[in-house]
Amino acid sequence: DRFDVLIRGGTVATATEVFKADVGIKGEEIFAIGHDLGRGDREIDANGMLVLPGGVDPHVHIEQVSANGILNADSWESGTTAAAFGGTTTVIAFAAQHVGMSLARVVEDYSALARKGAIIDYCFHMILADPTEEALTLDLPKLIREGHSSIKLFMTYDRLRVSDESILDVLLVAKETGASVCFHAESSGMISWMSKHLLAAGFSQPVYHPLSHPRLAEADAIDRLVKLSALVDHPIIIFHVSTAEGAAIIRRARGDNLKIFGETCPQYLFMDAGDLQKPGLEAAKWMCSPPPRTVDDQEALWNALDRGDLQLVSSDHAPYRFDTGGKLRNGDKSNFKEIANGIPGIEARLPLLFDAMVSKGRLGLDKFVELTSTAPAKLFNLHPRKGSIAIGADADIVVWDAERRVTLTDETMHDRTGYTPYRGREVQGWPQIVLRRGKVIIQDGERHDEPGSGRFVTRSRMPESTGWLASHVAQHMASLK
Ligand code: DUC
Ligand code: ZN
Ligand code: ZN
Ligand code: ZN
Repeated sequence: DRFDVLIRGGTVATATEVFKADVGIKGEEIFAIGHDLGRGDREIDANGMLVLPGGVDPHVHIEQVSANGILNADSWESGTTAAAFGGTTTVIAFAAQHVGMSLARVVEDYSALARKGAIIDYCFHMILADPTEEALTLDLPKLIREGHSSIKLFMTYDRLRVSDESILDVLLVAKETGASVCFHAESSGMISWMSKHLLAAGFSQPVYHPLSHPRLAEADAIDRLVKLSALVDHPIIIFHVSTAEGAAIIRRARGDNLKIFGETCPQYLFMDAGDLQKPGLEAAKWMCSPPPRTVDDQEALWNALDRGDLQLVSSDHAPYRFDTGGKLRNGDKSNFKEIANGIPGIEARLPLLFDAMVSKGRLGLDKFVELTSTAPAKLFNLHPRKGSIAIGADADIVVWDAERRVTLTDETMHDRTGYTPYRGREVQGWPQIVLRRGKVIIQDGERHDEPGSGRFVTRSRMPESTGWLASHVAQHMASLK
C-alpha cells in the first residue's frame, strides 16, 4: 500500500493499549495500523517516540467577550496555535450569549471568528445567559439539532447566572433534543456575601480571592445540581471541580446511578491557594474561579480521577493579559473583585499531565490518553472521529518525546496572555510533531499551517427523549394506594 503519510517505528498508545506499530494515513484519516504497511509519500521516523491521539480540550475560552466586556487575550489564531504546540488538535470553546443577545446570532458571530482563525478543529458550547421563551423554544432546539449539542450554564456571576427554574427549563430542552449541559457550579449568594465582608474589612488583595469563593459554595451548588438533574432525569457535567467535597458529592451521586460527570483542571491539580501569596497584584496571574484550593484537595482530585469519579481534565484556558486591557482593567489598585478570573493553560495541559501521570508515574500512559483525549471525545460526542488512534478516525496524532525536559517560562508559551502560572516548572515529556487530519501542523518548533485550516466538527447527539411529564404523572398515580 502507498500512504500519504506513514509514521514508522513508534509506540502507539490508546486509552486501553500500548503497542509498537506503524500508522498509515490516507488523506485525512488513519487507514492502517500495524507492521510492514508499505511506503508513504512522507515518512515520519517515530523510533523511540510515543504516538498518541491529539489532545481534545473540551473547555477553553478563545476570542470571547466576558460579561464585563473584556475581550480575552487570544484570537482563534493565537489560541489554537498554542493548543497545537501543546499537542491539542481539537477544542470546544464558547459561544457566549449575554443578556439581550440573540443566541442564534451569537453562535453565528463566534463561528465566523473561528472559521477565519482556527488552525485546529473546533466546536462550541453555547453559554445561555438569557433563557427567554424565544431562546428556549426556537433558537436552542434549532442550534442543538444543527450540531451545537452542548450548553454551559452559570450559577454565579451576576450577568450570567440563571435561576434553578431556568436550569430545569434548559435541562428539559436538552433532554428532548439530545444535548448535554455543563455547569459552573458555585452558589452566588455565598460568594457575594463573603466578598462584601472581606472588602469592607479591607481584605481586598488577590490572596483573599480564594476565601471569597468558599468551598461550601461549590459543594452546595453541586449538591443542588445533582437534584435538579435527577428531577429531569438528564445527565449533567460539572465543570472545574476544585474541592474534595465537590468530588465526593459526584462520587456519591454516581453510586446512586445518577448520570453526573465531572471535570477538573490542571490549576486544581498543580496549584494551591498559596500560589496567590505574591507581592502587589502579581498574584492576579494565579487568579481563577473556582480558585485553587489546598494540597489535600489536589490529592482528592487525583484520587477522583483514578477512580473515575471525575472523567475530564480540561484547561479552562481563560487568558487575560496583565495590563489595563485585561487583569488590570481597573488599574493597579484593583481589589480581587475587579480582577478578571481566569488563567492560561491550553498549551501546558498535556505536558503538565504527562509529566505527573507518566514521567512521575501517577496513573500511567493509558489513563493519560483517556483523560486528555478519549474521554472528552466520548463525553462530547466527538468519538470515534476524534479521541483515538483507530482505523477510520481523523489522523489527529502527536509524536511525543517522553524523555525531553522543558522548563515552562512566560516566553515559551504561544498564546498571547504574556505569562503562565506554571512558569519555572520543569516537565519531562513534550510534543515533537503534531498532525491534524493527516497534515503536519507542528514540527521543529514551527507551525506549518494557516489560520482558517481548522474545521468545525459537527457532533452527534444523545437520543431525543419526550414524554417526560406523562411518565412522572404515571409514576405518581401508580404509587397511590
Ligand atoms: N469559569 C470558567 O469556566 N472559566 C473561567 C472563569 C470562570 O469563572
Ligand atoms: Zn466556569
Ligand atoms: Zn471556563
Ligand atoms: Zn475508541
